Amino acid sequence: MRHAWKMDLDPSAITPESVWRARRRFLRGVALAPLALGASSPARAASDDQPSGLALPAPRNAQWSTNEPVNSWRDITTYNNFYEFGTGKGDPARYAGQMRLDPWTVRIDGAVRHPVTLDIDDLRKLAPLEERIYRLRCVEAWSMVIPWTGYSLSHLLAHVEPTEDAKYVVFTTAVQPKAMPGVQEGILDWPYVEGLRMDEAMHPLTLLTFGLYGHELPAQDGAPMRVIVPWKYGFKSGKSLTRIHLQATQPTTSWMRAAPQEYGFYANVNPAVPHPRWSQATERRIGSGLFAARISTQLFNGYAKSVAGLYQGMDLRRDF
Ligand SMILES: Nc1nc2c(c(=O)[nH]1)N[C@H]1C(S)=C(S)[C@@H](COP(=O)(O)O)O[C@H]1N2
Ligand SMILES: [Mo]
Repeated sequence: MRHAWKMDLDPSAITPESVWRARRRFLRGVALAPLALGASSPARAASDDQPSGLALPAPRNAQWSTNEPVNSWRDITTYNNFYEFGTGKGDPARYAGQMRLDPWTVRIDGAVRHPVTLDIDDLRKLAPLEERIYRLRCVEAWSMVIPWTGYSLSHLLAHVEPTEDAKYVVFTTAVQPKAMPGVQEGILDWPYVEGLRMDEAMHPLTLLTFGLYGHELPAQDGAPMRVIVPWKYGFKSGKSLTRIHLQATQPTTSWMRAAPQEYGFYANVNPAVPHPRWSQATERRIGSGLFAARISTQLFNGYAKSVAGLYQGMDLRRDF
């Protein structure tokens, strides 16, 4: 399992990261080419598909990384959900560049001993950054494998010292109406709000995320800072956060408010519980080609060994 990554890591000793990453994608592109009718040509992937933005280097955390092939930079930055910019998968790539990222501060407050407003540069430096390759599984039954850069959210939460009243963490996303066509259209109740139970938020897998592919997050993926909760459906992973609030009561999140019969607070990936309008038993891996077989969805998106204990004694069909 580690072996595959060792082979990938070798070339990094002699070539810049962007080159060996591109080469790996190039090789994967060749392997997939006979089936991937809808995909861009490998040559194009090698030249145009480079990570961009400021470099944000960090060592890989192998313990928390999957060994599955990563999706291309292009997949991860052009097939997005970020409803502030519209409901189309291409809308975030088209419009998110209009978002103002500088200055950017995040308020961390509520049931904490040290409420604080931190500048994004200070947040980035609060704990050592690591790269983690996580599966992301959307409730729409597609998935990707993504190399994120960040650190466990628990470091930031420990920094502000939660009080005994801190039972839930509420994440609030930026609202910039002029830059966000979806906000003007009123698709959801803005701001986008998500939440976790305190023990979920403190789990080491929950990543406060600043980068992608060794570079700062592009706007469409939630710049300058988002959260990633790999065992839950993608919508729990709020983008472009401006506030992290600790409180005693379970919050009503944006998706619970919009469609309570379809989206619960927990949103743990569970192939045995269909969405009211479609099955959750399988998923389509983005970038695997037009005729690739769907893959079986795993309980907790494959992270059961690490997180199942958080839900002992709960009925995951009722608490979906
Ligand atoms: N602010 C905000 N965060 C959001 C969303 C959104 O619409 N707005 N969509 C969520 C959903 S449904 C998914 S699947 C993931 C997608 O992240 P990605 O586009 O970086 O792959 O972001 C989540 N975070
Ligand atoms: Mo999603």
